[in-house]
Amino acid sequence: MNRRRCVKAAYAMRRHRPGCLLLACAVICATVAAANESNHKYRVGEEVRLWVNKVGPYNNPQETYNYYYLPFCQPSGRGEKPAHKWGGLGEVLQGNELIDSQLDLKFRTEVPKRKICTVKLDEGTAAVFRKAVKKHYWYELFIDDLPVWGFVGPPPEEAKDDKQIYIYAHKSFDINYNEHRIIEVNLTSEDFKPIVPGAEIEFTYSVRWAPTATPFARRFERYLDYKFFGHQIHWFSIFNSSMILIFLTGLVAMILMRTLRADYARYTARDEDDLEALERDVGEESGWKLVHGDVFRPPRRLELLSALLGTGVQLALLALSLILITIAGTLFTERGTIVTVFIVSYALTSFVAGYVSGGFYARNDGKNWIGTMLATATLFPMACFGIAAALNTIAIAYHSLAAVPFGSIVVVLLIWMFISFPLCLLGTVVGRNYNGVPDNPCRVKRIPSPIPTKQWYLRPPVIALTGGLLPFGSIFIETYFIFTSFWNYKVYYVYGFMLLVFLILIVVTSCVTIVGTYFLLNAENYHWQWTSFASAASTALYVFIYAVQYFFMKTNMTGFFQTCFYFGYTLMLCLGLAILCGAIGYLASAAFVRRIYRSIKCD
Ligand SMILES: *[C@@H]1O[C@H](CO)[C@@H](O)[C@H](O)[C@H]1NC(C)=O
Ligand SMILES: *[C@H]1O[C@H](CO)[C@@H](O)[C@H](O)[C@H]1NC(C)=O
Repeated sequence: MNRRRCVKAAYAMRRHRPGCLLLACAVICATVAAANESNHKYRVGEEVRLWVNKVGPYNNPQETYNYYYLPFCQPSGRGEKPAHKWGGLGEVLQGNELIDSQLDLKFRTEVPKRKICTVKLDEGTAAVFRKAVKKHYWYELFIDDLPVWGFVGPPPEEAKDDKQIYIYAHKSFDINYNEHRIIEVNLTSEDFKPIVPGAEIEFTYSVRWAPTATPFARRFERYLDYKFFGHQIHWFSIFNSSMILIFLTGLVAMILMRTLRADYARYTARDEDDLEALERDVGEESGWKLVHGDVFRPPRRLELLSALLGTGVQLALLALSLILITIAGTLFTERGTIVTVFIVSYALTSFVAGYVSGGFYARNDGKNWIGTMLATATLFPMACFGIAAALNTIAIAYHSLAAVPFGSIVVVLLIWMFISFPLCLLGTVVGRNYNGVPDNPCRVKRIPSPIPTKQWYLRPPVIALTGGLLPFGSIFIETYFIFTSFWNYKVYYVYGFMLLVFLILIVVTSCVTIVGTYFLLNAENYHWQWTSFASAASTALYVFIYAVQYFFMKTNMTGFFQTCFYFGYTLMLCLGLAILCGAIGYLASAAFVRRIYRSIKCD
């Protein structure tokens, strides 16, 4: 019973000093009595813990409550406070709280039908259970880190009166083991009883063990929906995106060839007499060459653009490294790990944000570099933090498990303050010094030229809005898969696809923005910086519109709580995507502009 005492101590410490919990678990539990759950090996007759996690309406994945929010049997038989399992920061942020059910469960020991407790229903508890069954509440349990799910009661038919609403009273566990490891757990709910006030419901459980040959390494495979993710449409989407990609790269190559033709002609004409003819040729051309004295004019709202560029490059790097880490580590099998990795990687990549934004700002002769650095470090985190704070307030008001405890908020803030922020500052200083020398091929004229009015489709807002269509077209099927796994309890595991789609997105975004910039410059409009940013960022606008459509057509979410969470999370995603794509688009356009103006004589 060493371990139980240790966990109890850890739990007591957690209540008083949350910070000590990690230490307590790591030090005490690891040395005094290594929890066998951590190495997943059990001896015959050794205790296996059944952890209860959360309950909630099946259609609303974020609306979850503590398991004991429903008047189930409380673990009180042993006269101790039930242990809580600490699964790391990510697990808490994802709204999990694992509590020891204290059910008697021993490795390879059969349990015939055994009573857990008897609940005598009164008006109140009957109403709670009834509401739970009507709203299709399901619950989640964990055995040896394997999740099992069950419904509170059989789904009631429409238009039945309250007497015909039932609750499952018996839980039957079927567990497969391979030598000393648990491989597979099934939960079957049986024995439904009517929910009527005054009734006494005896909750029972039983456990059956059976050997299996499935190796331990493959035990998570049954949670992966191969049929769904391996569907033909998934391959078709890759094919479709590749077609867009080939078309666009061809288009960009054509534009480059056209614009650089004069350049090559000049090289070949250098020693010959037709230089004069060439000069005439060049002089006749209108379009992008006429704005060479304005095209490198620093953009309006330079601070904001610098901050967005820095953040966007950081997010792109972050997304790439997250996908690679997840592919390498198959992190999707562990609760909360991806969230933890995300937070730590975000903090570490802040250096890049500072470097890019500081360098860009210095190259454009900005003077307020401290303000820019502050904007870079705070813009995206604060936006997300604001949305998260609003959602958290709602979750607290609903007493939901999705509410993040105060301690975890403080930890996230500390990570930002002591890792992310200093790295961003350092990045800015380094970027200003090593990446801050302007290298524009053309000088900027003192007086800005007027911009001629052109056809409606060459105006920046139109270019910005149409720019997002093709990138969205290349990712939207993958978006469907990601949304469906996030909102419909599917484990997303095809990160190879995601990597491919991400790379395609980057190339398509770059190409589309280059084409847009080319049209804009040809219309003698030199405000290409924000236009290129916006035309790439509008991809996120289409993703958001798609998300709205998805909400109404593909999900059955109901209620204020879930609606807020759906749109809050979607907003955060689209915000990040907009900044990421915008930065990529801008950088591609900047490289393009620099390249084509280097080929002409500007004076
Ligand atoms: C669990 O259920 C699945 C599907 O019904 C079945 O194939 C599997 O053998 C069951 N496993 C156990 C441990 O009973
Ligand atoms: C299970 O494993 C340890 C190590 O084997 C064993 O000594 C102990 O008996 C059981 N507990 C734990 C914790 O490991």
